[in-house]
Amino acid sequence: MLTKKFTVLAVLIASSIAGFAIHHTTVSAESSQTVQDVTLWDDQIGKGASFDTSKAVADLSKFGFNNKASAIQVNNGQKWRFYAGKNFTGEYIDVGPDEAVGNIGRLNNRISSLKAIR
Ligand SMILES: [Ca+2]
Repeated sequence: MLTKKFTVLAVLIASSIAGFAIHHTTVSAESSQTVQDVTLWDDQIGKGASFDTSKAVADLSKFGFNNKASAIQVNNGQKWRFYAGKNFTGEYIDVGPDEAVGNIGRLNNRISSLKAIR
């Protein structure tokens, strides 16, 4: 009987360890996705304040980044459109897939919304 009890205990401990291992793996997978789809830079690529998103943003002022972007980095396989107006209106430029533009020209300090277009 003692042996049987010990076996049950050992199985319980083993499943706890396995559970921890699975949980740990999940956490690692999440942390490897911290690079978001788009990064806007206030100054240059890799310099100064930046704003990251993987979702469309209809109004950058909600994130304190309206009319600030001067450089744009698209980190995924999509093309993104960056608009001078809120709610995806007005002049725009397209960046991506997987492209960094260090000087966004006429829309410098004028970007107010952005979304992936394909
Ligand atoms: Ca700027």
